[in-house]
Amino acid sequence: MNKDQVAEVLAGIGTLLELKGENPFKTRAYLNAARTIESLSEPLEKLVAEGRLGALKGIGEALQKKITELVTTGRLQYYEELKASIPSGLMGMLEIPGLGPKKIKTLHDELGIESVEQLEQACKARRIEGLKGFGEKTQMNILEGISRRRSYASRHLLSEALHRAEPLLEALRSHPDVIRCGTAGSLRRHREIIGDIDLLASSKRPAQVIGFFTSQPGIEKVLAKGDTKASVLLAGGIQCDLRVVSDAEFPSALLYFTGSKEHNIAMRQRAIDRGMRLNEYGLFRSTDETRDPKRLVKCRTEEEIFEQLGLHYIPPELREDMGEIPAAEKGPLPRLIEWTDLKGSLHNHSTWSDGHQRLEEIAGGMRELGLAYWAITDHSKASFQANGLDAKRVRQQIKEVAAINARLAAEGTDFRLLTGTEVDILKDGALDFPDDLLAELDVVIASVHQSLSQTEAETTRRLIRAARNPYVHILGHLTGRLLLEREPSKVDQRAVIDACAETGTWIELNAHPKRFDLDWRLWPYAKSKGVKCAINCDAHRFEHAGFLRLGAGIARKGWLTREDVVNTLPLEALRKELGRKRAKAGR
Ligand code: DGT
Ligand code: CA
Ligand code: CA
Ligand code: ZN
Repeated sequence: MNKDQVAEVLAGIGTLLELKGENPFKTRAYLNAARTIESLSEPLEKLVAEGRLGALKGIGEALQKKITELVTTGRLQYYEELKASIPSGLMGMLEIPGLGPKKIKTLHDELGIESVEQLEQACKARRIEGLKGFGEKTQMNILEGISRRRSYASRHLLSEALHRAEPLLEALRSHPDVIRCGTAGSLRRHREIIGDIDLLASSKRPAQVIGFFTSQPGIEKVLAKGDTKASVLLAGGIQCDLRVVSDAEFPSALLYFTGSKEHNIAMRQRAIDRGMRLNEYGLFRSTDETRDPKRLVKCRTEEEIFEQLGLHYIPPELREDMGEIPAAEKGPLPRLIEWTDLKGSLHNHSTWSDGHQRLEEIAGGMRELGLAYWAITDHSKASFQANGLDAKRVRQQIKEVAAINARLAAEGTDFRLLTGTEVDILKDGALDFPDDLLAELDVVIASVHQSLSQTEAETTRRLIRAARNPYVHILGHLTGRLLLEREPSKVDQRAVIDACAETGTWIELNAHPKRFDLDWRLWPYAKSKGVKCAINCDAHRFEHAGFLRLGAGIARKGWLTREDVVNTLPLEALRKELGRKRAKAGR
């Protein structure tokens, strides 16, 4: 087990002990130990091997033994027993916002509640509101939380679906009976939220392919299995459908099962208008619904089907019936951004605030990935829970970045770190740092982290005021949404976009798979106003660099090209753009 996994187990123990009502010092010891382990700057295995765990703050003998067991065996008997001793329904209740271990324990002790279902019934019968520490409002919030959680449960993050689909596709690709295969449905369209995974393959021996598919590892349950299709339930609760067709049918099946449904309906109507029929089996010269092979218009690829219908190719990300068909009739669609166009990320964290890697590690890692630059934009002091920096630490960090950049230059490398901040937009729209400090930084991104439940008018005013500051380059994660977790703040996004257009402020497409805002549906509007996009990782760990790829996919859904996205620029050109707004304001 690595340090993050060990930290997760330790934090889990803390929570379980709290659920059991253990003494608070004991529970806190586990939570503190988790934090210590997580922020270690050397490999945990090394510490264990050299018997140096005891030198860490707050890690006594009992904890040393447990951590050693975890690192060396990958499990911990104490944790397994602890988990088994607690009704599993109580763990499920932890996922409801506003319900911590303490409240759950009260519900269990006072009312004998052991599951989310029992909790829901108790709320409806108004048995919660009288408990100490609860009230009518809490009771209502719990009910709302339960119903939201239920609607979230059948939907999944894009990143999760991609992660689950990839090994299955890999397996299909390697099977000798598979001719072509790929994803379809919302996953191929790169939607931010996925209902189920759709896979499509062509083969002369579909039954063999289906049999092979349903015996893959990672499949928890086969829900349905026929000669040409199967539905399975994957670990993590995602459903996956596979259809196997003949290779001649593959292009029309791919078009059909990619959707969206709305896009399909418009395409089918377009075929009818031309005296043809389009369905999952092919494109036919007929005015009736048919699969008659004599009437089939032979198409080897999706491109050829579009061509037969008088259309330029429409990339899957745009197939949402949001203007793509009329546009593809007029001419070729814009060349959408590719993730390889991106040269770096302009919003990232380090160990100076709540990130997990140190500046040198980040510089080394990102340079190795072949990126050109990476901005360090740690939190500002108002985000104290994220260890935000004050002015003094920002100035220290500027010096440290300069030293790293000097070393890079001496080595003859072009890669550079950029200095920056993710400055908090305070309640009234003022910024957490004064202008003279912001002026010293390469990249200033301004984000809302507190008072997320202001009115629409208040939040809108707050963001517009931030955009008016001449030193703010980018507004970060505009709505604060966490997909399948927290609803977006109420804000008049068009009004904010208008203010950004007016002031020359860029808007972030936050590529964190839970955020993805500004939402792709609004990018065509922003683009029409001339507002530029920055696709940012909001990285807290090294692996988050991979978010660039997800973010580019979402940007494609928003019709964005390389020219619309500032972090496709090489370093010198980017620096020039970063100076533009300040110059305009005469600063
Ligand atoms: P999801 O799974 O909810 O994230 O969204 P999709 O788009 O993947 O939907 P899904 O899995 O139900 O179906 C895959 C595709 O099959 C869908 O995008 C379009 C096509 N499709 C499914 N049902 C219909 C339908 O009733 N009419 C038409 N025209 N197409 C359909
Ligand atoms: Ca689907
Ligand atoms: Ca499906
Ligand atoms: Zn943030």
